[in-house]
Amino acid sequence: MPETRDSITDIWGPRTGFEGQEQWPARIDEHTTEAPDHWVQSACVLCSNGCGVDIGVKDGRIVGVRGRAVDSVNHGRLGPKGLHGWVANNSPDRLTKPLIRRNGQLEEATWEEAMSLIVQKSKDLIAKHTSSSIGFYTSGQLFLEEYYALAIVGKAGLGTPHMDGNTRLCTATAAAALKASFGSDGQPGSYADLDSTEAILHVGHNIASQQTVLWMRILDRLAGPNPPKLVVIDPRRTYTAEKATVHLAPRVGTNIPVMNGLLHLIIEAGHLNHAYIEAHTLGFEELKKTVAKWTPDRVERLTGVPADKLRAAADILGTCKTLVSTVLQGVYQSMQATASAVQVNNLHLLRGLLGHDGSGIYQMNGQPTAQNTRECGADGDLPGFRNWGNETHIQELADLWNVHPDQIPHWAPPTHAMQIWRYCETGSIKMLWISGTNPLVSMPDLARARKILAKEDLFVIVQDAFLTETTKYADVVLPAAIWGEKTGCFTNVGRTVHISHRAVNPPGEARSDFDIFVDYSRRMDFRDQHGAPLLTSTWQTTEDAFNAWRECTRGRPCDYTGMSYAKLSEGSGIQWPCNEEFPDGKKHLYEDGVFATATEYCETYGEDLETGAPRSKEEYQAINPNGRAFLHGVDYEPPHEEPDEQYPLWLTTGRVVFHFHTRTKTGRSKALQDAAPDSFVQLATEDAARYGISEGDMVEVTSRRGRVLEPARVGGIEPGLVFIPFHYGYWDKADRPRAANELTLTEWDPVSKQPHFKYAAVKLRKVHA
Ligand SMILES: Nc1nc2c(c(=O)[nH]1)N[C@H]1C(S)=C(S)[C@@H](COP(=O)(O)OP(=O)(O)OC[C@H]3O[C@@H](n4cnc5c(=O)[nH]c(N)nc54)[C@H](O)[C@@H]3O)O[C@H]1N2
Ligand SMILES: Nc1nc2c(c(=O)[nH]1)N[C@H]1C(S)=C(S)[C@@H](COP(=O)(O)OP(=O)(O)OC[C@H]3O[C@@H](n4cnc5c(=O)[nH]c(N)nc54)[C@H](O)[C@@H]3O)O[C@H]1N2
Ligand code: SF4
Ligand SMILES: [Mo]
Repeated sequence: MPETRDSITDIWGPRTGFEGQEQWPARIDEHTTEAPDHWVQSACVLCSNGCGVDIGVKDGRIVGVRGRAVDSVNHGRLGPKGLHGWVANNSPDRLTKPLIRRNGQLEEATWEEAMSLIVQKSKDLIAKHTSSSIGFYTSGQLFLEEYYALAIVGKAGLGTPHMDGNTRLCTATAAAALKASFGSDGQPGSYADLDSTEAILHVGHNIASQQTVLWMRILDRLAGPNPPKLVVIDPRRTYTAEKATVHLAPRVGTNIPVMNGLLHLIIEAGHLNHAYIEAHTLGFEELKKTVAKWTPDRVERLTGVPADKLRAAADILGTCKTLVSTVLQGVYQSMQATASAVQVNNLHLLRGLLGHDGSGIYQMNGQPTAQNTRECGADGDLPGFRNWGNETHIQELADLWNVHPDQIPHWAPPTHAMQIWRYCETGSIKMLWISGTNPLVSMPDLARARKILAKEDLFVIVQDAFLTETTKYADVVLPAAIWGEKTGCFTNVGRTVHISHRAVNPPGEARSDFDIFVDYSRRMDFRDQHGAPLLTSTWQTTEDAFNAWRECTRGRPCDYTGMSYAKLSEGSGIQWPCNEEFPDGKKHLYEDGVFATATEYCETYGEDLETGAPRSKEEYQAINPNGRAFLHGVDYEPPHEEPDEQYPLWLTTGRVVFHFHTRTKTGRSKALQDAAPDSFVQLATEDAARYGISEGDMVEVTSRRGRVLEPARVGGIEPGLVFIPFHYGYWDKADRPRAANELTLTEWDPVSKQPHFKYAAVKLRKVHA
């Protein structure tokens, strides 16, 4: 079966209308270029949905994929990226040998040379400047075992506080919002809630493009009996918005007024679960007072959302008996990110809509393994959702790793990525180890990011499968084995853990990130307090690492103790917590209304949502939430940059359905690349007329940071707003500057520290050939 459908022209495939928990019919989507001689169990790594796939192998090469019908996530379905992205594994331009920069040029080297150089550099820096001169910038795309290894190397081995992921750019706000409301990371619901829910809310999330398979589930509900009502909040008329019962298109950066306006109407109409609020929450009066100022007329004046539309949306959200909400980058990368995301949690808490079939909140993830970056502490968190402010949690980690607690940096919150880049800029970080991310396309304000990586006194290591915009600035490039070429586990946004088995060998001398980090630990001779090698005495395989990780999660919200490689290899992915009490995982968290907020259990003592100032343990204890969730009321603050006479238009940036990020994989699929060959600037018909721009004209877009040249795409967007996808760097097409991030700002949310990619002020000019 070469291809079960042409997913380029038919993105979501045929409809199978349905209603009812787990009643979604299976459909096996497949794309193979040759008949496989065998299939190997895996899951897709091209978004956070985590669809179960089998990898087809012939003569030691990947020849295709098919969806796994038994998997609870996708019931066999796959989207265009899942069906086509795998061809990148076979690309002839994969990195196969380490590279070292000599006399300005990257030259092939042996692993021995490359690793010795890194170890020598590390030792020199530690001797002269302490391990705080070393920083790690990792990914949301490695495997659980790799992050856990990295976390131990960084925290127990080196003892540097400077480790974070590109997850900071991605879903740091998801974690921050879940922690702020419920005390810990972890999505309360299950995808199966969509099967019976009465209403769905998408805030700043173009799910139709970005989680195509989850959208298929929603499309099938819309095509079945008792379809759910759909509320979409997005300034653009996206694929998702086209299907909405009510589409609110606010001005960018105004999520707080819109959400406050909705909550105000719901409270005013009395659509509240008073018993639930009373028993299970804190902060209702303050929230009520804050949102009361946001009358529909005031919301309309500030956001452009017509008052009657706001009322229509509030009516749906206030009266539905079950509700599933999803939140993503239109919130996380916009003004007041954490504060806005938390308002969606507030909505569910006010109405008691969580912890039961049909209701759930997805503070969505984007990257396939972002959940694990957070769980394992390879970002600015500690492993097992432990609280850096809680000495008992630090002691638990010290016991697990057999090191002194003082070895583990915890005197302040771990350094977030934006600050790591800042320290590189100011010079206190002198070695930056980048793995599984391509910042010279994905970071905001690229001119600044390039200048930082180009610094003479910054030693840059890049661990990737391809040459990228970023490897151009590397001192050492390490060739990485990727998905399909290594075994490991990862967890989707719905707490569902999958195992991905190695199907083929990596090309040339490429090695897994796991092997590289463990090798570094061995060469650095990191030891525990009894003098035994830190990782290497016990960790031979990734399965050893997984088993160590299970112990790290014991008693924590993300409890993996009931899982094993064998169990994960049986059929569907499994949701955590999975332990003796819940051997097959658990569909809902917080069924009893008891949240993860007890002082000794919670992942954080919280922050002020306006300033980000952390709360002390004593302050937290004084509030004594003891299992109750927090309702937070926050008022509006205007974005850091707004259009003015010089830069009269709003810019927003995001994605298209056919590409994943900086296209290192999807750009190597002919089908996907042909479907979306180039960047563009989308502008409203009115604006196009005003500037004399027609479809396809080359347009110069300038902000205070930089300029790009983009062909125009006219229509489908509000006047005053332009959109550029961020996928396109210069690697494969250097004829013009076109990366959206040449234009974006270096500003971030005070709580989650996630940068603001979703708004900037720009001007346009038609360029004559
Ligand atoms: N095809 C594809 N799918 C992907 C990815 C990919 O690169 N390509 N990447 C994956 C990853 S890592 C991520 S993080 C997700 C991202 O998934 P999404 O968050 O759905 O993607 P974006 O296009 O970045 O942004 C979503 C929407 O936010 C809207 N928006 C902009 N500003 C605002 C605002 O102020 N308020 C509101 N309410 N909305 C606003 C934009 O118009 C846009 O439609 O997708 C994942 N899936
Ligand atoms: N303007 C703007 N900028 C954005 C966004 C936006 O919406 N607008 N979105 C932000 C978001 S949400 C995200 S997630 C980021 C994404 O930005 P990046 O993370 O920079 O994008 P990717 O292209 O996914 O980069 C992943 C890199 O890892 C490599 N890789 C893949 N698998 C492996 C592996 O197993 N091991 C190793 N070592 N390498 C591997 C790939 O070849 C690729 O080079 O961009 C952010 N930047
Ligand atoms: S929805 Fe996401 S995980 Fe599923 S096939 Fe598409 S890219 Fe892969
Ligand atoms: Mo992301």
